[in-house]
Formats: sequence, C-alpha cells, structure tokens
Amino acid sequence: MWKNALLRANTELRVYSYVEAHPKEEISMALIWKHPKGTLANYPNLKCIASAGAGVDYIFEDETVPEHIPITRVVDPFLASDMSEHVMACIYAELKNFNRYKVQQMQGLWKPTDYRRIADVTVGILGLGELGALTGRDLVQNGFAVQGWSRNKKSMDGITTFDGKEGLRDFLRKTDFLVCLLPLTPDTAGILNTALFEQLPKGAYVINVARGGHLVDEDLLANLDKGHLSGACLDVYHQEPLPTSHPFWKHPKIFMTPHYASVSDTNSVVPQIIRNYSNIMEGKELINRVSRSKGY
Ligand code: NDP
Ligand code: OXD
Repeated sequence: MWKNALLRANTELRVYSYVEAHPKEEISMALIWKHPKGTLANYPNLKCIASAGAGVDYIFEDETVPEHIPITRVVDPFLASDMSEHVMACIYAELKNFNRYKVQQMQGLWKPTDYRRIADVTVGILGLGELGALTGRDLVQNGFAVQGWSRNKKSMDGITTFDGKEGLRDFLRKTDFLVCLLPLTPDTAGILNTALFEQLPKGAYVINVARGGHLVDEDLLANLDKGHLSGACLDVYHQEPLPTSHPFWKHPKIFMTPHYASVSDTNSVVPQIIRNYSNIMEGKELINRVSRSKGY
C-alpha cells in the first residue's frame, strides 16, 4: 500500500517493501510501523526513520535502533480530524446513553434513562498537541466546556489550559470526560491510574485513544466496578489485538474499538515522506522531527 502510494507520487523512487530482498547499503530512509525489533540495526546508510503514524513509542522501545538516526512522525490534517471525530462520537454516545442502551438491547430491556446535555459537562484533554488541540477546538465549536493539559504552558482560544504536574490536579477536578491524547513516554506511562481517577469527579468517563501503556487496566476495572467512574471508551491496549480472555471484552461499562480511531491516510501522508526524502538528499532539515530527549 505505502510502496504503491510512494511510487504513484514519484515514479523515480526506488522503494522496497521490507519483505522483499533489498540491498541494505542502498537504503537511506525507512518508513515503518511497529517493525519487528532489531530490523533497523543493519542499514549502514540510513539517514531517517519515518514513523507511518503519529506515535513513535514503538521506535524508542527498540533498543537496537541506532541513536544517531533522526526520527520523524506523521502530522496530517486527516489524522487530526479523524481523531477529533472519533472522540466526539465517544462523547455523544455516552451523553445519549448509547453504550448502556446497546447492553440493554442485547438483554431485551426497555429502560429509558435520563441523558445529559453538552452544557452539563466539561471535557478535559490530556495532551494538547496536533490531535488534542484540534479535538479541543472542535469540541469548543460544538459548545462544550473544554480544558486541556500539556507539558508546557499554552494559551488556546476557548480552552482552559493547565500544565505540568502542578496543573494536573486542578485540571482533573472539573473533568467529566477525560480524553487521553498523550504520547507514551516514561513520564506518561501508567498515568491513567487510581491516583488520577480519584481526582476526577464521581461518575467521570474515560476515553483512551493514545496508547494502552497509559492505562493501568486493573485500576480502571476497580474504579468502574466501585462506581467512581461511569464508563470508558478504549481504542488502544497493552497488547493488540487484546487477548480474548481480557476482562475488558465483556465489561458492560467499557466500549472498545480496535485501535482504529484515526489511521494515517497514505495519499495524504505520502507527500511529507517524499519531502523528507528530498530533504535528506539535499542536506536540509527534516520536517515533523521527533525530539529524542522528549520522546515525542
Ligand atoms: P503531539 O506530540 O503533537 O502532542 C503531544 C501532547 O502531549 C503535547 O501537547 C505535549 O505537551 C503533551 N505531553 C507530552 N508529554 C507530556 C507530559 N509529560 N505531561 C503533560 N503533557 C505532555 O502528539 P499528537 O497529538 O500528534 O499524538 C498524540 C498521541 O496520539 C500519539 O503519540 C499516539 O500515541 C496517539 N495516536 C493514536 C491514534 C489512534 O488511532 N488511537 C492515532 C494517532 C495517534 P507540549 O505541547 O507541552 O509538548
Ligand atoms: C498513530 C496510531 O500513532 O495510529 O498514528 O496509533
């Protein structure tokens, strides 16, 4: 798919799929997604590792990836708007009790339940980067009260912003819908845990569309089962596909999607890959470069 899209955009490129025989010394750029660990180690002329998605945690998890090679990631308007639409769908479904009604439908149960309005809730977004910022703006346009949390201080029209460890407590205090759109790094791993959930108002709803590693699964289950959290919408998991024995599958308060909230659109993304290839060839700065020190 990526190979064809790259060649459609530039017929002069020499592109090899990883599974084809290829001369390793000829490769100057690797476009990857969840590669088997160790496979990037023996390319003597590699000058850029391009993630085919926004996240790069899987690259940092591979200790054999040479440290001197720059890493880039996808920044794309469709990736951001698809995520925003997914998050909004999760919030509307919960406001209108769709998740509860689906369970009741399977039981043949007719049980009208009070719904909430947009004006009744505040959405809090962890991570105000490419995806979190657009999601926040779209929610504001739809009339939601929105708060956002990031590492560095930010000012964004219509969004109440918080930053750093000190800002997190105040951010959580008023968040009824918590959306995780953080990158997975040593600082953010396991952030969705009981200590954090307990700072949310009773009945808060959790949406994790970032990475499974952000969530402590047992803590989510415990807080759903004791009623502190009202439900969760999950797109990402520690292990994907999620093993069928995992308790999330059958939990009535968990709505699952299979890591498909937002997917790189090859035709939209290919131009930035080709631009970076030209940048390498011309010795120019790469676009969408990841900071190795920050891990995102
Ligand atoms: P960005 O790098 O653009 O934004 C990351 C945001 O998180 C920034 O606002 C950053 O703060 C904030 N952040 C990072 N570390 C911390 C921290 N320790 N404390 C507080 N804030 C922090 O990422 P994207 O928006 O492009 O993507 C976010 C993630 O979404 C990806 O890493 C990926 O895991 C996930 N994703 C999931 C998809 C899916 O289908 N489920 C699809 C695409 C992406 P600051 O701005 O101050 O640096
Ligand atoms: C991404 C993803 O990081 O799809 O782009 O998860």
